[in-house]
Amino acid sequence: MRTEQPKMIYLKDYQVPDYLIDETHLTFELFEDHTLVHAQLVMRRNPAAGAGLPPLVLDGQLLELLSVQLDDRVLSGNDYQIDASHLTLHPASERFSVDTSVKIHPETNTALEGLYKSGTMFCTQCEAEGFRKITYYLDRPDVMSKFTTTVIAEQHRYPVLLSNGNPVGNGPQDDGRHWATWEDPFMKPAYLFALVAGDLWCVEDSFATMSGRNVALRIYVEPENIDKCQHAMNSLKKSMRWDEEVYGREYDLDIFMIVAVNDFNMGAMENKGLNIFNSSAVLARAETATDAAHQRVEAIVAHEYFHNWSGNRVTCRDWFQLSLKEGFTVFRDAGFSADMNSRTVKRIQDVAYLRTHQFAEDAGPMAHAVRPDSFIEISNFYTLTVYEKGSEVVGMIHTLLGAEGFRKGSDLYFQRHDGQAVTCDDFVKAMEDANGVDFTQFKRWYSQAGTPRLAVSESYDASAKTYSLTFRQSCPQTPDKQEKLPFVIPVEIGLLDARGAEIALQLAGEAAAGATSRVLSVTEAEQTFIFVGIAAKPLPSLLRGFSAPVKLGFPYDRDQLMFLMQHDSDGFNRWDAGQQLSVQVLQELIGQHQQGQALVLDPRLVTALRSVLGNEQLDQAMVAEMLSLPGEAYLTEISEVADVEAIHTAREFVRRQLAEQLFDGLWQRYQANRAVSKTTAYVAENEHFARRALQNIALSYLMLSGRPEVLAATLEQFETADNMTERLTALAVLVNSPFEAEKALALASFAEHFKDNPLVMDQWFSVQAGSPLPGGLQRVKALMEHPAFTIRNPNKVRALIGAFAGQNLINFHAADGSGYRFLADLVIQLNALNPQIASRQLAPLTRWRKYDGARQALMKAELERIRGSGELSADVYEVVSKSLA
Ligand code: B3K
Ligand code: ZN
Repeated sequence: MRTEQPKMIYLKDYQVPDYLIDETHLTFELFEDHTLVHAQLVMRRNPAAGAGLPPLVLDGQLLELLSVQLDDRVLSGNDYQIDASHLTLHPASERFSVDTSVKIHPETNTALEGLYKSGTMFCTQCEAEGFRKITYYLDRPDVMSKFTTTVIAEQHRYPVLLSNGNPVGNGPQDDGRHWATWEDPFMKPAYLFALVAGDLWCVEDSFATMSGRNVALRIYVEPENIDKCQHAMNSLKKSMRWDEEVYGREYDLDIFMIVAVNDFNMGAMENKGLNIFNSSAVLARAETATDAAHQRVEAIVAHEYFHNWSGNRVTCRDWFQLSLKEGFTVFRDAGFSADMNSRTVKRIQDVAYLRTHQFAEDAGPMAHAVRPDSFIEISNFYTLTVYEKGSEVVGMIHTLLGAEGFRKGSDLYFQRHDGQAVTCDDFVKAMEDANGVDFTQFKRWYSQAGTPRLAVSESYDASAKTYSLTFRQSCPQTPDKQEKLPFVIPVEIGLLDARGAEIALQLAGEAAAGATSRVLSVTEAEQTFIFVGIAAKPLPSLLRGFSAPVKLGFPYDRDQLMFLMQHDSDGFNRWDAGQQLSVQVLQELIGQHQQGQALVLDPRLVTALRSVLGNEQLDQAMVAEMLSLPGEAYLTEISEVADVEAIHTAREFVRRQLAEQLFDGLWQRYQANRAVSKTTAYVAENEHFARRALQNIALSYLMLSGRPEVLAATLEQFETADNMTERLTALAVLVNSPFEAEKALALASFAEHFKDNPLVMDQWFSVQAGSPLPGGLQRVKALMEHPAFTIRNPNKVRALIGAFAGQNLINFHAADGSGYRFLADLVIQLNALNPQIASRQLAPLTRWRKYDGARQALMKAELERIRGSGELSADVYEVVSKSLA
């Protein structure tokens, strides 16, 4: 909770630390009603900080100081100053050591930051500033230290005692307690510290690194989950091999551990040698986890593992540089997932997500640059902008340099900065130096917030046989009010002739025609590229692979989009042409609805999707993606003023029309794929994901027809599927159907069968919370009373409240404001328990400017009610006050 008025912190105020901590020796004595932490810090004056001996200001929160010693001297009350977040000492020499003992209360820590209990186990989460809730320290990432940690706890309750690095000793004590000591040979900032104590089982394996070292791999879980670790272990080994092959990065300790915990604020944490994971990001097996969950586990295991180099060996100088490790690591995990599965499908999913959610963030009150200039609470900046847009920025560097040039740059970066805490500028500098290029202008992507617009126009000169593309870039105003300068926008393009063949591209001034796809670098506010030797007016394929995170506008008509859907050699752009066609059709229908006209579907959309559905050559996952209409959240994002009812009505209308008109094709593909699923054991691999993806989207359309044969097929799939992907889809399809009796039976039997598996129950909550049928809020309120729900578990909050407010737009935005009131009540309650989760759940209310006047007023009133509700955490205070500014 807030103890003083939250303050804004600025990047421009960064100063090197006054003191350094060479060694950190920690001893934890864990008890049921408190924990004692003894710290010995071997410190010295930082030579880079200037002369003299300024006061030493250690960070510390919610700590009860029991004793403090400077070298051999026990300090008394006059020798130090203490306030709610600092302990100030007065060193008398350049080198000294500080010893403290503090008492803390992990057993009542509901914020899940610092040391806390998840179920019966102790665990930690220190990033970004949680270590200060464990002991007094210089809790900032540019203070790196060598850690030794001893954990002492009751042997019977906590047989497993873990920390970072290598185990160096352990043994019993004569009071029923035991101890273990861990030593991490690598210097690290405190945010990478971890401790775990519990009754855990582990799955063990090993990995031979590229230089022939043997690394022990262990995944620790609570005993009932021991059968759900194999997929994560396989993913870990694949990640380790991939990082060697693609980035030349080898693992550096003798042991790598993952621990799964049920109560965790985010996906996972890359603590050195001891990753701590949300159990939802580790546990996966066919019967209990969907294909999407399997792919998420693979991606998060990889992401955290890759941090060992991009984050741990080379870390951030300060938290404004967060994207240095996060943007780069997301880029790395996306490359890994693309290699393990389908590159095009991975790109489609990432872009759809970015455009829907990051673009909305960029257009809202919390908009910030990839490297923010200021913040109140750093926890609020683990955002889509820092992560996903940050990854796009690294991806553009990759596009501009090519794979080889990029690898030269990353090699130089790791070699130059190993063991250091550095900045985004250092990263870009390594890329520049390794390739002899100048990225001065490119770096505006790090400092300017907002999603750039890129308006493209064409002209064809038949007599000169030239074709010109003119690009005009602009960037909307964001709350920081800075004036936007032109970005460097890499635009990958191709030109298609009338038969759909690709034209070899030659720009005016070039000697000869070259490749059929190339990257144009748009660097000015307005810029024209002239292609020569163009025999007839071509059709451009623009921003292939989504080569830059911009909103591109080109006046395609619907026939042209259908043509691109069929002929574009770029798979991503084939999909995107389909999305643009759908958007045009949906926007027309939204207009018809608003004017009270009868809805009339443009038959071209049906024709286009019929041809996709009938294309047996196409990757089935691509077919599934192409059949997915743009979501309501995306349609909201691209609206000036989002009309919730019109968007929902128009989209449901199209879905029903498609279900009717494409029934035979959908039914045929559903049955063919279901037949294979029935005779094939579950395999968590790409081709099988693809088959089930098409099967399941087909089923969700088919059920809209309400035909009895579809109901029978759904019930058959629900009852007999051997995997959660098919079973959960069947359940969701029933939940969204009018078949009340079947729905109730299915929900009850599912809950009965899986009541002891919290992750499966999360799915059960989500499916219901996301259902757009009337009465959504009442259903959610009733589900909050279900014994499997608890507001203290972040996964439960996300599954029920997050799914309702984030995905069930028609119910959440009910015109009477009941959804808003419900969310605000929850945020107020969560603010006191878990500020990070409270602040995340607030996101939908921050988007109030998107809606009509009546909804704006209702949403703002709820934000104001939260603001006035009492003592706000810095997390909630920042989001609420910026939203109302
Ligand atoms: N680095 C962590 C995120 C920590 C969030 C702290 N509020 C997970 C990740 O990005 O890998
Ligand atoms: Zn990360």
